Amino acid sequence: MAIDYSELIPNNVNLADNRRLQRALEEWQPKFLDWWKEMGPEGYQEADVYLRTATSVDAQGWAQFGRVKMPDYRWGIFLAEQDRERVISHGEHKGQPAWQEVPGEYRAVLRRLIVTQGDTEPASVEQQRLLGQTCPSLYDLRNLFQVNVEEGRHLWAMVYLLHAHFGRDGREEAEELLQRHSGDTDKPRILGAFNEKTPDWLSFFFFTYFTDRDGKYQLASLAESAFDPLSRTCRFMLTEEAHHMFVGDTGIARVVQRTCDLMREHRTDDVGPHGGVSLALLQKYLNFHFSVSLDLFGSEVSSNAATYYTAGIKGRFEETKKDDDHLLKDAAYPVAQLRDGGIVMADMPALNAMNERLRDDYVTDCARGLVRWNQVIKRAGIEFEFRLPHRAFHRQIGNFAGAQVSPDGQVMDAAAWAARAADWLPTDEDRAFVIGLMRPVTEPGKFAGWIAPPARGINNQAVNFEYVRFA
Ligand code: BYC
Repeated sequence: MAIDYSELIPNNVNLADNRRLQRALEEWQPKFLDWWKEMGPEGYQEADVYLRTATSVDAQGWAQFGRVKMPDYRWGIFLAEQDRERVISHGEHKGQPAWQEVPGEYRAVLRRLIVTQGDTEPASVEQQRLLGQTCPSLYDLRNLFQVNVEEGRHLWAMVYLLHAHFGRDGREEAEELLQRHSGDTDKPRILGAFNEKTPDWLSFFFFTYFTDRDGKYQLASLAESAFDPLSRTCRFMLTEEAHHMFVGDTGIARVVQRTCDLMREHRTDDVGPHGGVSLALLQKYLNFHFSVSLDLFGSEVSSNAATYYTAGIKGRFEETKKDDDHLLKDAAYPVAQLRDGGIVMADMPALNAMNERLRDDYVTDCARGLVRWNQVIKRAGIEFEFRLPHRAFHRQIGNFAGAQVSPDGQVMDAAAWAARAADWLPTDEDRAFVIGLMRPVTEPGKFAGWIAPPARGINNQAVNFEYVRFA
């Protein structure tokens, strides 16, 4: 079904047929725009940006590219096509028709999950709002803004569900999504990683690689939900998410490429004085963003997670492709734990280990990027390999919260860990150095000295295309 752009709120959910809902969302819309102007990309609201906009939700025709001022971007409500035959894939309601409305007994948990998901979307826009001022190129600036407007649309996706299915509570939650802010001491965002700063482009690339990938896995497990509107909205969001991870993956690969070029040119590992980011420093940023993103999966052993699964509210990654009973009542799953000063694997009830299982899928996926980045290094003839730190390293949530574990998985005492921390995580000095590299480059086709140009442009445009035109 094509999206109707003649309406105030573009949508493919026949909003015009539900006047009450339409009015409620039309009241929320100006508040969203105020939030966007205040908390969104600073200093670029008047620029013409070469952005893609969804025109339909099917695989062929969804993206259309054109120059848009961000406040004029057509944020709307787009759900993947409904499969009228869809049945619940897992849990105690397995085999029953998917729900089109929220069952009363699951109202509170569903609302909570939708609010948690929704809260991350504007949070990331807030975290990235100053980055435009130090863009390494127009190409990168455009990618940042594409990510930002789509995160804004993902907020719309959750707000639609809250308004359409949760009555007054839902409308109140939708208001609060605009009132909490990333890093705000009084009203912070819900999840830890979304209150961290994204102060520089290196952090942005690692964030889009690691944290947006958490988004991919959470959305994929919510796409298995028995609540069909949630499933459909997540399925469409996943198609947008792919570009965000591409920005991170290729962004880091380009930094690695530039670092290797500088290493060869100057015959040194220490490329800092030559305006590059050393491989060792990149590894520290990697350690930080990976560990912070692991926390986003929740506790390894979680009764919440068991409830979500059994109720059919949240499935496993690719639930329908798994060959088991999709009930998992007697199944076990191995979970890493601290025991007697070491880390051991112990079987836990699979239902309670849902968060850990999703984290395992995530870790496997994360490792693929490292293979590509390591190839860049190898091709340059340099001996160095990036590694994912141990999952227990630098954790704040779950079994390893508060434990002192090295990146290679050794449990340490606090003093010994603290003595090594500066080798493993970016120090204030490291961060100041990286921020010092961030000087804006806005001439088409030119790139900052710490990053290589991309292999190709966006939508078959040249690399030196004018991706952003300033007012
Ligand atoms: N920070 O049983 P537990 C994205 C709380 S990213 C702070 O372990 P559960 C995106 C938890 O609330 C994807 N608190 O957790 C990416 C609970 O509190 P209460 C976002 C945390 O509920 C980039 C307690 O600890 N989507 O889309 O099984 C850019 C014990 O909870 C944290 C989702 O997360 C934390 N990290 O699982 C833009 C999906 N973790 O009840 C966007 C929806 C846990 O004791 N959310 N707590 O007060 C969920 O599925 C679940 O809420 C979680 C946590 C997986 C996050």
